[in-house]
Amino acid sequence: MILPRKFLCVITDEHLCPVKLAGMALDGGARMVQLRRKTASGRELYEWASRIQELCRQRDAVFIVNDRVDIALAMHADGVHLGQDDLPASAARSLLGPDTIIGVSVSSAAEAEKARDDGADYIGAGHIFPTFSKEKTSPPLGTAPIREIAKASGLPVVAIGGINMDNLRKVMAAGASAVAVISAVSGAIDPVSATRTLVNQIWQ
Ligand code: TZP
Ligand code: MG
Repeated sequence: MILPRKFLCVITDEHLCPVKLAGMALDGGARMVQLRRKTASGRELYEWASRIQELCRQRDAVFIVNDRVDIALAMHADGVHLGQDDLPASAARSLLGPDTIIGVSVSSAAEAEKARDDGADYIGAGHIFPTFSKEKTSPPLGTAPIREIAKASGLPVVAIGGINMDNLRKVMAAGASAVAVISAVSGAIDPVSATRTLVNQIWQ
């Protein structure tokens, strides 16, 4: 699976059914769905993953598993997303092979260069703005480092953290290739139309 040039990634939250959320995100035009549920068992993740993967295949969208290389491997998922405390991208690459997409979260250009050298295909940069969706120990990066991270790594940057329809265009203008959101879709009254609005803004 090849990464789209510009895209919206919708990440599942801790509350809504991940399969339902994925379906709504795809209906709204998201080109990537990431299954992220820190509190779920391996079995729950596996079952959600197989259903979300099927939905993504029907729409030709990219299916990414957060954290769990084992689930990605078992599913033949399109990709996996790893943080600084997860398995290094180099180890994930040896397990998953050359064709699986590997994304790595970074908060600096140095971490982005390391992720690239370890075999990452894209960089997750954040958190850009304040967010309630993840516990944070550091202040938000703001948009300024996005271009520096993209330049240093030479990889597409997926910006994350507090991104919504009011600030998305600023993030894209700052050099992001893509945006990943949780609450802007999962917390919306109408997640399908919220996704559609975000996708349209990416292409504006
Ligand atoms: N990684 C950095 S910020 C974040 C993650 C998973 C949470 C993003 O959620 P939201 O609701 O889009 O701010
Ligand atoms: Mg992680």
